[in-house]
Order: sequence, then C-alpha cells, then structure tokens
Amino acid sequence: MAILSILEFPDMRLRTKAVPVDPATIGDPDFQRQLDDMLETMYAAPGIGLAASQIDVHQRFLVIDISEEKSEPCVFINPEIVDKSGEQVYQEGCLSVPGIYADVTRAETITVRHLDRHGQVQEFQADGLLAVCIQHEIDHLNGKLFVDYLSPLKREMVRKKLTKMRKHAA
Ligand code: GNR
Ligand code: NI
Repeated sequence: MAILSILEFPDMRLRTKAVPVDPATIGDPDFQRQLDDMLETMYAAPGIGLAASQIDVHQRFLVIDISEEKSEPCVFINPEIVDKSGEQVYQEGCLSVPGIYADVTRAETITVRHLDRHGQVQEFQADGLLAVCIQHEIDHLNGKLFVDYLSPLKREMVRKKLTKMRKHAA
C-alpha cells in the first residue's frame, strides 16, 4: 500500500468534474489497490473521508470511515444522492484546505445509491455526520469545495491564510 499526496486549494485540478468508473474495471487489481491506497491515505492524514479527486484521480469514487475505532472502511463507487430532506449545520474541515474550519448547511438525511468494492449496487439512508461526509465527498467529485459555500471575501481570506502558512512552512 502507499500514502498518496493530497491536492490543496486553490489547485485548479480540484475543480475537475470526475467521470463515472466503468463497473467492469472494479475487480481489476490496480483499481482495488487504488482503493486500499486511498483508505491508507485517509487514515494517515488523519481524515474521515477522501475523494479520488483529492489524489488527482478524476473518477467517481471515494472512501469514508466515521467510526471512532477507524474500523469501518466504506467504499462508494459512482455514488448518487437519490433523495434528500431537512437541513443541518456542521463545522466542516477538508484535507485539501488544511487548518480551515467553517459552518456549512447541508441536507440532514440523504438516500445514497452506489456500487461497493465488489461492484454490488447498494442503497441506504444516512443522516448526521455520515450524511455530511458523503455530501462533502460527492462535492469533491463535482469539483466543489466546502469553502465555495463561504462568501467570496471569506474565501479570499482562506486563500491568503493558506499561502502564508505555506510560506512559513517552506
Ligand atoms: O476529515 C475530514 N473531516 C470532515 C469534518 C467535517 C466535515 C467533513 C469532513 S471530510 C474531511 C476529509 C476530507 O477532506 N474529505 O474530502
Ligand atoms: Ni474534503
């Protein structure tokens, strides 16, 4: 397995719209290895989710583990939100926008349809943090970041703060 490097805002590659995974390729060893590398990268970060877009792979898949013990790896391939209701506000962060946290309003409950890592269709309802995380990751696949929900002025402040942090780190 391998830890992959994560693209960071304002890298324009994060704005790429990902294309669907060909279901016939899910069983390929290269694809399965990529899923394991994504999980390893997410756990090492550490994070509770990671979309392929963040590792510069512009295909529609993502990994999530919101469990306390980091013992429930979930893989979502070609995910679709088929129903949503309600609203919740959650203070979000993102591995592609390190050190920045902001409140985002999203649906409280969603119904998600996707393929699992065996290529089987799954459909289930999620709410709370899992629903937040799935919506955040699907946004990545569409080239969208949580800072896009902030005002242009706040987003510009975030961009400047990250530039400054990188200069100090260099
Ligand atoms: O690790 C992560 N934590 C998080 C917290 C609140 C809302 C969303 C997230 S996802 C984030 C990992 C990440 O950037 N996934 O794209
Ligand atoms: Ni993110």
